[in-house]
Amino acid sequence: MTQPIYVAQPDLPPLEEFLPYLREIWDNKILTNGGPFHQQFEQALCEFLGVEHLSLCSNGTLGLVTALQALGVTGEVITTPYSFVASAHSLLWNRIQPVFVDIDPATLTLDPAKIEAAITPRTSAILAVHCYGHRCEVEAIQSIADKHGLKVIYDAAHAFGVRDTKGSVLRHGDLSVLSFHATKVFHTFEGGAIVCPDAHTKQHVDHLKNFGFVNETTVVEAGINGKMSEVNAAFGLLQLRHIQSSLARRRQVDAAYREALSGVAGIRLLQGAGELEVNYSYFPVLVEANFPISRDALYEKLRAHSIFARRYFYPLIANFPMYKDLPSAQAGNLLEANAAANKVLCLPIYSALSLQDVTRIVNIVRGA
Ligand code: T4K
Repeated sequence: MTQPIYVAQPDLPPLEEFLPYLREIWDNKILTNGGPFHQQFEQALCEFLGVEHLSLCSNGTLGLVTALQALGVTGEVITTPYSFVASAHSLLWNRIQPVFVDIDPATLTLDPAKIEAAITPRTSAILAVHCYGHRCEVEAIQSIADKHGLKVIYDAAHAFGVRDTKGSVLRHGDLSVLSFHATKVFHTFEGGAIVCPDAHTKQHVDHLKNFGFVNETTVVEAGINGKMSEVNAAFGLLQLRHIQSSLARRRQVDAAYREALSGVAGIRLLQGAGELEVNYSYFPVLVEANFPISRDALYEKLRAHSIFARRYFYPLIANFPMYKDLPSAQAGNLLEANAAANKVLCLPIYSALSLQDVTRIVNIVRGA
């Protein structure tokens, strides 16, 4: 029987490589609260990512919730409906009203041309998502934010290691939030990080993720417990030793899909990397009307072969019950996002995926 192939498979280095880290934790008995591995991992990540300050956290969602708090965002926030539901949920957890703006069909990220029309006196920020690791139109977004005095937060859950010609994509905006969930390019089982522009902001975020404590007896804010444990941080340090080879393998898988799927009528691929250094975190295809079968029929067909592609991001966030009655959630406002949600299928991509399996998957798509 053939093994099932899932959309993602976490990288796991040989267990023996992790044991010395565990032994050290067992020896020094520091399990959490900013221990030695936490400190080393923050530093190593800054170096790898090419950023100066970041604060580790227990997952990307809490990272987003905390980032919004750190910036004092209130009222309304302009955001994309085309993302994982955690992006908008982070607003609701802060009692902020999401205002959905449509996406650019070419990049599937927030369309800057549509942002200004959605700004009201209550708008305090823009929460944009580097969807599938594709960089948002950061310059256009920043100039709108500057003009209207808005903060910019990037949900960079998919953007680990993504760089543009001038450096890390994580330097854009007021804060960027990474996810290190098991399904991500780089993971710590669960985890995340908030990338900060300066030491002062990092210190504020550090306080917020630790209940608001600034020392043993002083609590300055109603913070949360968003800390990363030593086991997760140690695993992250180990993962960093393997990330380059993992990215190289993903690049091969991406290239193999692109070559084999190019010219298949009705299958649209998002543009390749261009001048960006991307991370091949997802392999979305858009199943257009001229493909012989529907997106859902293709999804089922792959499933019948034990290939578990995923419809990220369907349903659209705006169509979930807690958002659907917002004025900005109406389908007429989100034509491109609804179209993308109904066409997209993310094919499996991970470093251990063999090129034979890529060929098998493509043959099923081609034979539809
Ligand atoms: N913003 C964006 C744009 C995001 O995409 C995400 C998360 C967040 C924010 C929030 O970050 P975190 O709070 O999660 O750090 C998954 C992930 O749970 C989620 O992290 C991710 N985005 C989202 C896109 O995908 P599910 O419900 O699809 O995961 P699941 O469990 O169905 O996993 C997919 C496949 O991966 C499975 O079929 C098998 C494989 N898998 C999964 C896990 C968890 C494994 O092989 N091993 C595993 O341990 O949400």
